[in-house]
Amino acid sequence: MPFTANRQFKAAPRLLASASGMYYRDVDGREILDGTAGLWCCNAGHARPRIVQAIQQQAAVLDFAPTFQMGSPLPFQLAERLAALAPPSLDRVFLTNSGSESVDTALKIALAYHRMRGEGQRTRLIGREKAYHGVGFGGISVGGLPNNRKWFGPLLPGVHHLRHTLDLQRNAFSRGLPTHGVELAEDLERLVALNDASTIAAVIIEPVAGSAGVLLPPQGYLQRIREICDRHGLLLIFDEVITGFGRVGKAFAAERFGVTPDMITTAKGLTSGAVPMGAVLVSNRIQQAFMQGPENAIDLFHGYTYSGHPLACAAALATLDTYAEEGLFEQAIALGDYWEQALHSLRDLPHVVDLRNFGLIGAIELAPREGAPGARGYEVFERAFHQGQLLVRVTGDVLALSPPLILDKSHIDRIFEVLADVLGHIH
Ligand code: PXG
Ligand code: PLP
Repeated sequence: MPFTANRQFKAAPRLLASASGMYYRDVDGREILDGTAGLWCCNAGHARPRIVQAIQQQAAVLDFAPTFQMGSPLPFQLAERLAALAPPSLDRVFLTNSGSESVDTALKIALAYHRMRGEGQRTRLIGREKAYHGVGFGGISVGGLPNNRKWFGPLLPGVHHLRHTLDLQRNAFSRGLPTHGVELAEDLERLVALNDASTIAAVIIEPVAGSAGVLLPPQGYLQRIREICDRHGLLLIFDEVITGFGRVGKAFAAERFGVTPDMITTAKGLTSGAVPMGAVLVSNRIQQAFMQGPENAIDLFHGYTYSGHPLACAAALATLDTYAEEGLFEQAIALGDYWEQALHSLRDLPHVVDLRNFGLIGAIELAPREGAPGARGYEVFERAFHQGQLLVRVTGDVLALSPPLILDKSHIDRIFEVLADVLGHIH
């Protein structure tokens, strides 16, 4: 099983059998409130009829169409829709099947872009400590989670990491974006000074990091990173695999923060998790650099058998319709204050050392048990599931929340009642 303690799991399995709206049902028939939108992906909730029907119908019309030197209409329709949602300069789209593939694709486009322009010496990639960019070799190289890296050898050469922005000393219990830490963006100037800008291709950053336990950008940090990239000709990639599609109150975090990257990687909410799919949104300027050769030359030597799979496209188009019809991208702002209040009501409970929130994202950081890091977080996760009928995510001693965007205040109340109750009963 992915990222699972398999033996521990088999001793006490948690098996989900079905899902609808805000709820899962487990194999024992118990209703489980989904506090995590699956794994940050089911932003429109579960088994939404429009999405289900679109997938069913598409399967009978065109199951698969070859993607290399062949096309079909749906990927083009979807690309148009995504370009309309993205910041205006990002109007080119490359379809993938996951966030990890999107990250690999974006890193490869960055390297090839510079080479196309005669700057092939720009090969270095810059990631950040504690970043999660999926599990491909590119993604774990620019990623910053030691456990995801240390088992797998030397990884990509020429990768450097910015310092992460988590700072409990100065920023614990901030509401929304933390006030301290904009100066951490200057770390990028340090890496530029050390390596020279002419050797650096791109910087990849999660506007809000999810997997490492929800790390928020200090106020002004992303703007500063953008300025430094511009000054030195570095491409800026926003990895929006979890922040995309309404999680922070706009289609993309780029829009919410008013910072436009050169590429955006997405997946997850693109189909509300219903069929695997990812996409890279690319600036027109980057794409144009690939269009300079003879017309019969292949522009980008990259692609997946299942890029733009018809079922995934049908699911994505129906998902985007659902988001638009139900105003789901506005939910994280409409419910943001209520969500923030509810989360911060946990402040005085035992073991709570930080609470972090932005959009419809929340994190509860617990003090680790002496000599047993992660044990307390895992116990809360287990008790929430078994006793509270609530699904949350746990990474170490951080509990992360990212509910489907269709939730209402009663669901928010329930999530934090369960968590307050569990936190009051563990040691
Ligand atoms: N980039 C980011 C920023 C992600 O959050 C990926 C890339 C990789 O996507 P795929 O589709 O290849 O998994 C992700 C995925 C969690 C959790 O609970 C987060 C992810 C995946 C699974 C669990 O924190 N993020
Ligand atoms: N391995 C082999 C032997 C293949 O032929 C292919 C695709 O043709 C792949 C891997 C890549 O598979 P995918 O395009 O699904 O990523």
